[in-house]
Amino acid sequence: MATTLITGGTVVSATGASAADVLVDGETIRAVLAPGSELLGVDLARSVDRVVDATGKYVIPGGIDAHTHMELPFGGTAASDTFETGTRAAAWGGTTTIIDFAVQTYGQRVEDGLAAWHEKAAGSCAIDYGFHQIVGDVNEASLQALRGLADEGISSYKLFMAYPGVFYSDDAQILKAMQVAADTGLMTMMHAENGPAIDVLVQQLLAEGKTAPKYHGVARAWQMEEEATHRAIMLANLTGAPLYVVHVSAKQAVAQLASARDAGQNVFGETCPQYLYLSLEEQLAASSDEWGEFEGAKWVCSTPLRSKHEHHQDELWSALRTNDIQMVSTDHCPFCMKDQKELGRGDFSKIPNGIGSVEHRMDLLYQGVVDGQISLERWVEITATTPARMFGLYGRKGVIQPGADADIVVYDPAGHTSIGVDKTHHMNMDHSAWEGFEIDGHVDTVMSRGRVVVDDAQYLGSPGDGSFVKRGLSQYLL
Ligand code: DUC
Ligand code: ZN
Ligand code: ZN
Ligand code: ZN
Repeated sequence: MATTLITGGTVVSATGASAADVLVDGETIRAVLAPGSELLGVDLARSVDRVVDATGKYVIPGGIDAHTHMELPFGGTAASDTFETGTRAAAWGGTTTIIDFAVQTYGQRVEDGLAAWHEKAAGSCAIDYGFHQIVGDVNEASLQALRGLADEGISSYKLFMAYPGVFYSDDAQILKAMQVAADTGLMTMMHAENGPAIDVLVQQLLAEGKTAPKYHGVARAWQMEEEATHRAIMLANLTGAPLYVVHVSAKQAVAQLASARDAGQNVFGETCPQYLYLSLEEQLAASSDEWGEFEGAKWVCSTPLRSKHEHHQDELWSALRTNDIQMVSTDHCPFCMKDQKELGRGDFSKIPNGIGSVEHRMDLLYQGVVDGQISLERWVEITATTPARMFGLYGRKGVIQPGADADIVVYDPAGHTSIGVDKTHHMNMDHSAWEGFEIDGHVDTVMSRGRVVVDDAQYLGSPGDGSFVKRGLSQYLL
């Protein structure tokens, strides 16, 4: 197996940064060494197969995006990235593992939903991948299937308090599932929005002729997120199940999580780049005439973008610093405008929900370091190390240490990245929600299990390089 030495860089972990060389042997990291080290009298730089010069650059564990939706069926269409295109885009952006959501639809067996997801991903992925299991129909058979899930290497499942008639679970179903989770150690992931109440507001808005994309966020008010977050926390408290609330966007939901954590409850929160950087007002203002009033559909996702005036974005950055929010995933769920988002012209409720960001998460969060929002170490922690610990991958992923998979990114702080569809992002989309974003940093080299998949703006990977990774239980279980 080929050996590689990454020399001259600064190795950054969740707890520190120091000058070190990283020796990769085949698919794994063999050693982290003082710069210029010899090993048993052998000059490493001369004896390895390949040297990567990381002088002046950061050497970090590959990103782990724990929330993606490749090919997710939604509103009569499906997310536009396949596992092939989506994982390639992830690799371009320094993400070397995704955890995607296998879907059990209503009336389907959990086992069949999972098998279908394995089929979509197998042989297609550029990087390693795992699954969470969406349980869209909580019934006795599903609960039984949940009991066997951890043995499949799937240690987390997701319920929806939103989307009645599609993925929705009521409180009785949530309670039963959480009882199984408390018993088995599965992590409950929750989409926390009060779906039945939202749907009433949606119908009322449409009846008033308020059909434009901006009304999506009106119906999905912060009260809907706060209330559902609180309810999920209480049900988790009652059952003793650990809880992970996905895509937190409202500062009031953050406060719910913070107070539960302060009271000693094992609850966690994830936010996404769109809730840190984008806002309702700014995105509407950014719309040009090209798509008319409909251009706002690019930014329709759930939970929705929040108001800048109410300072949700500032509170989310603050919560990332104080660890009231533990990590950042993308909720990557791309849809093209043409034939997809356009389904909602004249009825915002028919716009497929989602934004594509899997390629940009590492860069966007690095900009948070440049802007003084988070430290360099916290960047690594919230994008790689905590995701690994949260979802049972740590040791193998999320850290640069001997024995870990050689998933490594060389990041150039002196580089620059212009984001947008005109700058040729690699996601399968005809637009970008991130058009015009400029990043003071650049992903230079990406290694996935020892293979260099991106180097100097060249893509060297291929479909099928990535493997399904069985995950253990969360390392945050009490
Ligand atoms: N939110 C989205 O934006 N897309 C897919 C599902 C979800 O919960
Ligand atoms: Zn969701
Ligand atoms: Zn999602
Ligand atoms: Zn560069």
